[in-house]
Amino acid sequence: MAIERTFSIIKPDAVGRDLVGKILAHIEGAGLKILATRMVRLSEGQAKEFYAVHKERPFYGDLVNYMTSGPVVVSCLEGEGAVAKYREIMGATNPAEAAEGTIRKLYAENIEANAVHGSDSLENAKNEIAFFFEDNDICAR
Ligand code: IDP
Ligand code: MG
Repeated sequence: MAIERTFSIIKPDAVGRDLVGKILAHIEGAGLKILATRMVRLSEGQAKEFYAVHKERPFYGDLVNYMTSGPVVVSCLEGEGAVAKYREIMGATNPAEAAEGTIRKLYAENIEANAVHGSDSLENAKNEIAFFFEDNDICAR
């Protein structure tokens, strides 16, 4: 498998419960390299654009409110098959359905406040990295 890059968000529920260090350690422990990371507060416009694919879903408004409710940690990750690997260690969207030992099983509160985001395809990873790290020499090439 090829070396890939993927994009991660540690969401407001996890940042608010002081889980940033534990989640970044989990990511590194799984063999994914953190190329860049920073804490940001998403604007309403950024959250709406980031989740635009879900705009017709009933949970969209709540999701945008939640994602702007506090700071998040955005990261650019690299490794063998990084997109699928990060999705695997994150676990299922609903923590009640997530496999044992996954980030969402360990740390998520519920299906909305589910601790982390990870890109679901290489193409989306490129777009999401560009969205948040366009000015970063290491990630944006
Ligand atoms: P993913 O984050 O596992 O890729 P998606 O289906 O892309 O899951 O949904 C994006 C985000 O929207 C989820 O991570 C979660 O925060 C929220 N979400 C998804 N489904 C629901 C739902 O049924 N109720 C409330 N929030 C949801
Ligand atoms: Mg998704």
